[in-house]
Amino acid sequence: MLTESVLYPINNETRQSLLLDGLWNFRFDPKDEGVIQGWNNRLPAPISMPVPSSFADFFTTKEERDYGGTFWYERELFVPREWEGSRIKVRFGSVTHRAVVYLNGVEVASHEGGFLPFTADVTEAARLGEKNILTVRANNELSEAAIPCGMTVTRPDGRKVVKGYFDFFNYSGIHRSVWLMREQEESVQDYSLSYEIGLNGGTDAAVHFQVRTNGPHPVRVTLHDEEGKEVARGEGTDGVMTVPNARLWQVRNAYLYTFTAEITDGGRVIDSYSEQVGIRTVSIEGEKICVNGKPVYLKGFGKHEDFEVLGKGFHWGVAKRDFECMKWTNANCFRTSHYPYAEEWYQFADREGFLIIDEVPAVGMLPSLMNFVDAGQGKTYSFFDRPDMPKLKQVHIAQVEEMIARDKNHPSVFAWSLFNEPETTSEFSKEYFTDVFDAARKLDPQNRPLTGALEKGGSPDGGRCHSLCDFICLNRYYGWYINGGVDFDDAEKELRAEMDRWAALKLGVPFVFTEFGADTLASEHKLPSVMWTQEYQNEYLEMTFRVFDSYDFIQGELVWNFADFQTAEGILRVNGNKKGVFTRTRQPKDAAFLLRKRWAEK
Ligand code: EVA
Repeated sequence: MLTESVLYPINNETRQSLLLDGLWNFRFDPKDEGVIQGWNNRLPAPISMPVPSSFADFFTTKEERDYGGTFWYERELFVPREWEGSRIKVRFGSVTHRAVVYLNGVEVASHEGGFLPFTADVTEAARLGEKNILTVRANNELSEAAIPCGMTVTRPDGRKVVKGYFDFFNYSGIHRSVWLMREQEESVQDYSLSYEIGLNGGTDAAVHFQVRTNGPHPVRVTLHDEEGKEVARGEGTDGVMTVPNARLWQVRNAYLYTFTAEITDGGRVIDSYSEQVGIRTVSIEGEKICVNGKPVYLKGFGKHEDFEVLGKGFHWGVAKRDFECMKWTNANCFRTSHYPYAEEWYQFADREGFLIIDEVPAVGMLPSLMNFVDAGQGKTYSFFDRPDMPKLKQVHIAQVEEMIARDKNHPSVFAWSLFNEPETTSEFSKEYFTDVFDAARKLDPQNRPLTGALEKGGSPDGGRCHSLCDFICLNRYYGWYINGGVDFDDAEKELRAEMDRWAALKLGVPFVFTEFGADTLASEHKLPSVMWTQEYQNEYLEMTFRVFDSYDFIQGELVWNFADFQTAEGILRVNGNKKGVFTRTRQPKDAAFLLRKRWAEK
């Protein structure tokens, strides 16, 4: 269980948080000699590197862009003398894929996993009223014992090449903001909320709260509305507040309250933590996905954190444009394929009323460099019978824990996706995922639905893991990887045939298409269409939608992908994956207009 506090940094009368974003020092370490050479004390001959950002696309040589191995970041920071007697921490939004952190040469933290936050307690190591040196030794190698899965090969010239078993570029670096934080010794470490609505035969809501602190003093909680008016209060670390006439957080019509937990000592506030939250419930009712008890049809996209030059570095401007484009298409949902995104995405979605399927970075559990093709064609492998499996499972579960701990209070998050397209046909996979799902079931105070995205092998007949899912997510490419081009006429028939087989199982749960799409070059038009043209993408979508509209249990459609994105090089990728409905610079292809029209009416 996570004991470290992963609360997002805030500023108030008891807490201070300073952004450490900007230009850091940087250096590659291809021989992995930095520790022996003492680079944790001072990084010799560094170059400059923006944070947050991926390093890859700043460079003009392939060796640097495609670098695999260890690399270092460093910067100076000043710790105010007035912070004496407080807890001082450095918090990283993420470092890809693993990191060791030093302050003034002393190791203060290490973390595995490139898409979730961690903090280093630097209270002991920090020099107050002076400059300190913060250093990060990071590593972006992939293996079959960590997620996302892949391999690292050393070429004859000693250069390491990292190959992901997944279809996005292995962007690396400090991708999200870094903060220097000051907290009180006794402080709020975590909190969880869950809701009941429609109480007392009307519009009252119950807000169940749990607050974790690290000290003996009493806790008080409050809820304020958007006008700043207090609407409820409670006492203790565990309890329930009643909100009369609660304004609910609704899909695409968000209402946010501010939750505050305070530790008090008589009249004095020792620590105070506030965050915006939304009152809403999510549930699976038969074949429907319900928010506040009402069915919602999911319309939207699988996305990536991906943009020109920045790679996977978070930028508020890119997020803003993405939300504007998604709203313009009348979408209401996205999946954080294939890893948890920067926390700011969820804050944005909370405010905009978007639903999120939050996905752990368990991608690439099919040992192939082109498994997006194999998966689309239903090729089967065995993956979970390997010697590294126990280690992999441990890492996987740890990241499920970290993701749920980080994101559990966001109203936008309505489901957890615990995998993308693993092998799910062997008995080993069944055992593996039973353990992962069992672990996840214990973690969420809101008991949100659990799911995972199944590739074609995870079929009604061959797949062994769909019964673990509260609703079933399918990634399907009928009309692209199979039955594409001249065989397109068969695509609809085959997709219907598969859906009929699912229907025959009478599972009684909702199905969501978490991927379907066709690579489309924004430059290409042709009458009649051929694959890769904008006309083909539209015909593909129209055919797929005809099928979706004939099965009541299909309750969502998340197109692959929101925008074109960078991948590794290969004969099937034209400088990246082109299945975007928008280009990589976020301009619409013809398909965007088709979606906008359909989703206005759906
Ligand atoms: C694709 N197909 O081929 C997508 C991949 C994605 O980008 C998949 O889940 O099955 C994968 O990552 O375009």
